[in-house]
Amino acid sequence: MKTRITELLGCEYPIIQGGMAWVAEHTLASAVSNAGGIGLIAGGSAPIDYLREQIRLCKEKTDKPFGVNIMLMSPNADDLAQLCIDEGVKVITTGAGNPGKYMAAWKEAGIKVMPVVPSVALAKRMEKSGADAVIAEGTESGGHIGENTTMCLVPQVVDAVEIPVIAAGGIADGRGMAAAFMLGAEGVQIGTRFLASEECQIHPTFKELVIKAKDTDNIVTGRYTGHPCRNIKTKFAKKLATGEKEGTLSPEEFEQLTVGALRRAVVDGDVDSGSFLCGAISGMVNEIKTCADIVKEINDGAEKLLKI
Ligand code: TUI
Repeated sequence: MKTRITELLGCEYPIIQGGMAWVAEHTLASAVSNAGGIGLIAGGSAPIDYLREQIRLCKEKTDKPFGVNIMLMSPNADDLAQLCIDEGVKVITTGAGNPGKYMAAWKEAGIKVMPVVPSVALAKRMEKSGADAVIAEGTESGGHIGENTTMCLVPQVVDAVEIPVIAAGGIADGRGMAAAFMLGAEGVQIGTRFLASEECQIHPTFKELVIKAKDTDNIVTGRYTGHPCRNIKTKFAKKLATGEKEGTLSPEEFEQLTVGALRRAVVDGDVDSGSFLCGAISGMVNEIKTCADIVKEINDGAEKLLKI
């Protein structure tokens, strides 16, 4: 399907892989780009040398366009933002904040910038500061989330801006992509489906949790810290949620327990103290496939439905 997003990014399909912190490294990103979508490497809170290496390794594995996600709460976001310019990154997505202060430099460098927005207000602000597209991310997404749902947020953002809108949150197959297009989106960002891909480098325990998850197996924790996160409902996540709800865990104690928890999930597969960030659609993800199969199936499924 050709849209303003495929034209803007120079890719075959308007499918962008989510910039999942600790998860989205060069093997996954290059596989998605080689499949015709746009792979992303997560800047997360990564040390600058790590991100530089990942960008260079990705370039070795694909000659297709790929991007970097900058998590704006990261203490070294300024350095990562500059690194992307120095390394000739073509596409940047941002999350967890307002990237306004980097916009001029990124545009000057010819980078296509697509901020994640959880609201119409931020979408409008991003359009004014020169964003090429916005990613309207609903609360169905994994990880750090806003309040509004994909179904409600996407059409409102589409009505509010002229630039193309990419829908994110709760999309994992052709039906979800077609639905997003019916709401006016011209692309989709997909995270959870790629967790269960062959090329995704997360711990096998994480993949198994995603595949086994049912519709009710995810939970939002940390609302009282100001950084709510959607996770797989493990015993650890339930313990956090109960402590938050019953007031037996202070926000400070919560922060202490969750420092390093993404790494413990992704690298160690540690179900006792890791946070397995994952979207609400995980109940529908039941099989590990290659990124090429995932991208093609989602695109072909949507195309078929939209042509009816
Ligand atoms: O950023 C994400 N998802 C993430 S980031 C992450 S790492 C993390 N670890 C622990 C605590 C928090 C984060 C895991 N998952 N998605 C994009 C996203 N952006 N969701 C929500 C937002 C957002 C929120 C507020 C974007 C902009 C915003 O603007 C506030 C402002 O300054 O106007």
